Amino acid sequence: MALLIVSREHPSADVWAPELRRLAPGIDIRYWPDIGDPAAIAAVLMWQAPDGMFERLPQLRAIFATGAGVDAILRDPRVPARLPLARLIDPSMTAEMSEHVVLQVLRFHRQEPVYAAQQRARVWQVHAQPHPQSRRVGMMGLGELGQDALRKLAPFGFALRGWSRSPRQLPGVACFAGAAGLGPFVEGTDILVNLVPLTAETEGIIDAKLLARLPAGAFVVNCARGRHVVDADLLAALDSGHVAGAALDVFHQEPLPADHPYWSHPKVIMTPHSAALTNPLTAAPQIAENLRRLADGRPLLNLVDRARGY
Ligand code: NDP
Ligand code: OXD
Repeated sequence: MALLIVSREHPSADVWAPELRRLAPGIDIRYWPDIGDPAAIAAVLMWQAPDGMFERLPQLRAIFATGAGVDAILRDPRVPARLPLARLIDPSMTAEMSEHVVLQVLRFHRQEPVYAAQQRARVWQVHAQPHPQSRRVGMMGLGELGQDALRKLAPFGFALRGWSRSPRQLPGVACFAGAAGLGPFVEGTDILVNLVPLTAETEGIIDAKLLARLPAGAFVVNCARGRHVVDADLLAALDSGHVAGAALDVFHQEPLPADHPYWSHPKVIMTPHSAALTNPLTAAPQIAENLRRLADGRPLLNLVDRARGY
């Protein structure tokens, strides 16, 4: 059985193959475009499909994504819908995302942008510091990443709330669900963190209507996908002062075009889709396990539900 790796690295620099060979001895690993006998290839490990790949793989039985979010794969018409798609749940990526969320939440909570602006202007002025109990941090998305970030935020004492598609109960978190729960969730959120997957239901969800429901002076942290945000609406809310600041890791177009207003906006903090990176060393055990499951005909781990879109 062979695994085809579509890597952004040169094969000699790629870390997946040595780790997978160690964890799943006997696996035949090939690199696109040197596929050898296509009939032997049972699975492909990829972020994006190269043109013409699927036509050349008649015996392919599964796709393993190298990312947690699979929206780009799901909307790619070249990817055969009959193939099971497994996404990645990588403990190192989860930990990195939580670090990013804690960093951005604390940055806004501790008024860091205000003090940074004061330093540039040589202004010495102390501002009253709200207590964490009075700061309501709302997590959109209570999956792998959202739940871990909430656990890491809990020790600071914030008033935590969360929103998901199906009802959930999490200790110490006020939970809201579905379309009916969105309004009450947003209305009580001072720092909004977005960690929902990009689907037909969530595209453009951070729009003028949602932003208007946030309390005046709220903050937005988007680390899911750029297409969740209607950029013109967020910029208008920042310019009016209704939203006091935004930390954005993801954008409609990546890299963000050089003339985009976010680059120089005084209330925007940007990172280049670097909140959480896939670590092949910690992710490889899941891929090795899924290769074993594929060989034995057992159900794959972390299968994406195509109808749900995540
Ligand atoms: P999960 O699938 O584990 O969790 C998704 C959560 O979102 C679930 O709680 C789900 O609800 C909820 N959700 C989905 N659709 C809706 C909806 N229509 N309304 C309300 N809630 C909804 O995803 P992960 O936590 O692993 O990842 C989340 C996203 O993070 C990824 O899809 C990706 O876009 C992004 N990401 C960004 C990275 C970066 O570096 N910036 C890195 C990795 C991921 P329910 O619980 O009911 O299923
Ligand atoms: C992912 C990402 O979803 O990198 O894995 O954004």
